[in-house]
Amino acid sequence: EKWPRGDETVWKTNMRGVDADVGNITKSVVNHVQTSLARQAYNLDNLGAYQAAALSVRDNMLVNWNETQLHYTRKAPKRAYYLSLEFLMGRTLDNALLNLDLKSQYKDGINQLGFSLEDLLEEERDAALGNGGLGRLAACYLDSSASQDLPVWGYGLRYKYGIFQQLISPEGNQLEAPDPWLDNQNPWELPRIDVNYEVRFYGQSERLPEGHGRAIWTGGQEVLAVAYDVMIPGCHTRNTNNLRLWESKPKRGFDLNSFNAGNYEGAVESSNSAAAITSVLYPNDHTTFGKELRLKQQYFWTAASLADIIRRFKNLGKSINEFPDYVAIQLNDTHPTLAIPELMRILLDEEDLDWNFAWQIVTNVFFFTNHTVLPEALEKWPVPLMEHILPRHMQIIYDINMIFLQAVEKKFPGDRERLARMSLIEEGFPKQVRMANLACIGSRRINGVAELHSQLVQTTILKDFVEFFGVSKFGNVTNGITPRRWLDQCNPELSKLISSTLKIDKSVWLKDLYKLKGLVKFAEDKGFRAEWAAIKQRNKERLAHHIETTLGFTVNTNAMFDVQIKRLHEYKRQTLNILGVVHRYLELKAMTPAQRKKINPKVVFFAGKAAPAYYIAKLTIRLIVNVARVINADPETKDYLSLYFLPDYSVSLAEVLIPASDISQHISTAGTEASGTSNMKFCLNGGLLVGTVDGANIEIAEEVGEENVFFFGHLTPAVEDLRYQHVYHPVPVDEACPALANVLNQISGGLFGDGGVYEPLVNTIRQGDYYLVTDDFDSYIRALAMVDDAYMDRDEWVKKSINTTANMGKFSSDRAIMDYAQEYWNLEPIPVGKD
Ligand code: KOT
Repeated sequence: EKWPRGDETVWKTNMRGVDADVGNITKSVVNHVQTSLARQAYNLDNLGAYQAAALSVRDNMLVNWNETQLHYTRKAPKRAYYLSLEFLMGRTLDNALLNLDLKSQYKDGINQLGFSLEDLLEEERDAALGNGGLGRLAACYLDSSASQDLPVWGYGLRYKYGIFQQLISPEGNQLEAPDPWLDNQNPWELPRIDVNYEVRFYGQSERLPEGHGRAIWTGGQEVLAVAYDVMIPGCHTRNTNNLRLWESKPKRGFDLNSFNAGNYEGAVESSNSAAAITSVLYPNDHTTFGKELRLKQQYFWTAASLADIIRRFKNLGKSINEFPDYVAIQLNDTHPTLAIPELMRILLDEEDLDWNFAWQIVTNVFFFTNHTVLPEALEKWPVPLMEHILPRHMQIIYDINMIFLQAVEKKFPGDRERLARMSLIEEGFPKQVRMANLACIGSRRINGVAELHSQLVQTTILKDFVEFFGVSKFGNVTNGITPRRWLDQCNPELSKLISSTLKIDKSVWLKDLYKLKGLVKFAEDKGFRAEWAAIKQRNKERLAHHIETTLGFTVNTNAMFDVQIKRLHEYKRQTLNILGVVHRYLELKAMTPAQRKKINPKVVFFAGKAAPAYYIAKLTIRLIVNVARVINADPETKDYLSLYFLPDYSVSLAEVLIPASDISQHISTAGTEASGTSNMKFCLNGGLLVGTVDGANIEIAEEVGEENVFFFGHLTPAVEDLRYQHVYHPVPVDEACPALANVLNQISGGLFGDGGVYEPLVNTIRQGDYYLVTDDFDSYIRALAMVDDAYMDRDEWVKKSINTTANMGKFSSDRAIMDYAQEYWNLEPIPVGKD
């Protein structure tokens, strides 16, 4: 057949390019108001204007997106796929305008129509399909892949409800409300009802006699996976990648059998159970609950994604043994590990390959990133549940395990404990499948997310596997962040100052972040320091204004801004921070007014969500809120110390908070925070860190100089022994740390309302103290005192701030994604329009 159909010149003359001209932009926005929204100039509000502007930008993105996909298809390069259950994207409009280099034109166009672009940006809801660092990392990696012209797609789930909205009750309790983020329409996605796959659950699997590992899986429930595509524009490039999110639907509108039997409710119920799969993001960070629906989400998503990847590969007309030359699949933590037995199932049962050949392909396609060594986060699925939902996969896992353990036995004869540790099956009632072990043996390479963490992976949870496979299978890719969103977008004034000072266009330094090094020499320039400090000040005022308008509090912008924003978790030690605040408050109370006058005022900000079932984390929020209530109202001290818990932390709130911070806290117990990524965002924006020797804090200090980071606390090698001491030779807090004991007693004594309420929280420290708050408290207080001293010398502080930003080049997610492309996936950039 002849393509294009009809008259080719009619097609060609009507194909549009990206419109950069203000006249065309207003025309397209008005057109969307009239036709897409069916509204008029006379009743258009900000939301409507946002939607029309977004649709117009989307048209421009689509031109590039189409061209990119066609280009990739024609060039047929190796592609990589990033499988993540979470993509914490935040808002899109501003990011798209900046990446497309259309912001100033849209600003003018929107102005001509009587609106302000800044107002319209605020109308957009966050796409919050993630919990925290792991999901935001996936979003940064998509931005970098597109910006580096790499042929990478993301695959995830299109949850109807993102991470819950956090409300704080008057008593200080966290309440959760649903996040129906799709209610206002989502202009950034393209429904692809033509792209869909059937995914099976339950049923029976029968091994074939003489089948060489093959079987037939039938019956059960079939659910439809429908694709929604989200465009990912690169920065100053035409490359626009794709994030494909799956939605679950009943295969038919209703179950015909139940319907015919007169069981109307039953029929509708089964269609509900299909739709339920992608209804909600699980709001647990670092914990696994063994919920059936979560397992179904994981299989639904990996099965649909693999079917799609294989179909695209087959269109190349290559033989299946070339699959690893054309496909690399990155597993974002163990959540997509079922992709390993699923690919085995397809190769064995559908492609008729023999076991060894299939396993060879599988182990060359997958790559696995571990994000945490915390035991409660390591996924395990009960064998009975697996057998019920995925009978064929359970057989395959047993087969993989048998063959693997035979190889281990051969290498380490008679070492039964080793076999038990390395087995894919953990003995117990019930037996459980260890997903990290499966991900490890089924992948080409495994990496951690910062140097220390990667070492810990190799010496603790995967030690036996390093001994078996050799160390070269294991590596490190230190996390990164996209400087587009986390500097240019969130801190436009600083971005402008950097460009004008370096005399380099931002399109250059934003894609080669080491260029920031050029700022070092300007740290000695008084005028530059003044401009730098003035921008920080205006960012603090911007935050204060935001808080004033949303919460009604007046924040003291002459104070030092001290920020801790992250998920609430005992290992992240928000407790250490709030107890430190109480300690400072008690100190202030003990001073004379004259002594207080010498104190540098400080405002402490917290934000973060607690998992809905995490009692201690929720109690920590309650304590923070009630300490804030008391100290913000104390006339003696409130000019010197105040405290805010900002509800409903999100990507867009982070974009206002981070540029405003003077100092931020990254204070996990050593060895527990795999990397951290907000630490990088703060430093990129000229904020300094107070932190433990943990995760990426260590590498940040290596880059920016230890003199610019406030370290404290015990080191990783000491932690194990301290924990042992806590259990076997406990010392009461009053002896171990009197300053801390005093703080705890004030809380128990009711200084912040009914002391009894906080006993379960306070007792985690008094007894056991697994996260070593007692051991690190004095050192923490000293570090904060050093921060205060350093801040007194404002000129020196600003120098530190400049030198910090200047040395953050390493932490661009462009560097990280190039590491993956070169050292793991073997992928080349495929720039659109360059040949
Ligand atoms: C684990 C289980 C479920 C949901 C999330 C996790 C998780 C999140 N594990 N690690 N993370 C964080 O990942 C970030 C990105 O690599 C790290 O910076 C951070 O330190 C991890 O805690």
